[in-house]
Amino acid sequence: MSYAELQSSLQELHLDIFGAFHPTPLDQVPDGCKTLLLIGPYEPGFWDTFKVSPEFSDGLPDPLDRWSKRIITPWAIIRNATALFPSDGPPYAPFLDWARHSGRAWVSPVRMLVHDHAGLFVSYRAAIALPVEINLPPAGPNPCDSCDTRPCKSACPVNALANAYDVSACKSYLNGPNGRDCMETGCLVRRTCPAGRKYARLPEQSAFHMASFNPQ
Ligand code: B12
Ligand code: SF4
Ligand code: SF4
Repeated sequence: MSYAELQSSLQELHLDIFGAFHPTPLDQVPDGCKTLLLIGPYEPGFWDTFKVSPEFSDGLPDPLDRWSKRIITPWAIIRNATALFPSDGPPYAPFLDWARHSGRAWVSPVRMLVHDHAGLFVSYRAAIALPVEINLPPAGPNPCDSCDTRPCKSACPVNALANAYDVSACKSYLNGPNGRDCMETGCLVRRTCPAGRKYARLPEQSAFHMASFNPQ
């Protein structure tokens, strides 16, 4: 089982490895885990795959979380691995800490994570606790180090990410007269990040996440 083999079998499912590391006792991973993989959507194509799934149109709650579990859990089981999911909780698994430990995601100037490939559009569908240590490729550089203008810092019309995430300021704006842009095409802060431009995240996918964050 090599990194390349794992990545290519995930990509066939429109998923990708967004980071990986060899855990220490401080990482709160399942017993026996020798490598933790962080899994995210593989673009382009992820959204089209999800849209034709039964979960997308069955009208039941949490369609994307249910899709993730149906697809990722068996993939893990046949590799003697354990799948963990970010929305299972509380208590929630420490995905933000794991992401930082992977060396491929950093705390951005607006506090949310920024990723070397997905920029501020990073989100994780699952983590996989593997029982074997696999060789990992080197991580990329932090995109903020070469981003001189830092447009994320001024993109939110109500400064909701200036300090701690001000969820009520964000939602008031979303539900006011000017909130449609964020609701229909995604958070302006996340969209403004140049690091995520090559990561083909579709506006309709962002609209789906915004509707689940702020149901109308
Ligand atoms: C609960 C939760 C939320 C709550 C936060 C409640 C609060 N702040 O009071 C709400 C519902 C508001 C939320 C919103 C979003 N979240 Co959220 N959330 C989580 C979750 C499931 C658990 C976090 C937690 O409570 N941990 C336990 C406590 C003890 O640890 P903590 O570090 O103090 O947790 C804090 C932070 O996680 C923070 N937080 C959570 N989400 C976000 C998003 C942003 C933008 C910021 C700045 C902070 C933040 O709030 C937590 C409580 O204070 C994590 C998954 C996970 N397992 O970590 C995802 C997670 C952190 N969220 C994520 C995402 C993508 C979002 C959204 C952007 C979703 C969207 N719309 O697409 C939105 C933000 C809306 C926007 N502007 O676009 C991503 C990370 C994104 C990133 N780049 O850093 C995670 C890792 C989920 C994933 N599947 O990848 N979220
Ligand atoms: S806009 Fe620039 S500074 Fe802000 S998160 Fe993206 S790369 Fe980093
Ligand atoms: S969704 Fe809109 S209002 Fe909320 S944090 Fe992002 S830019 Fe600000």
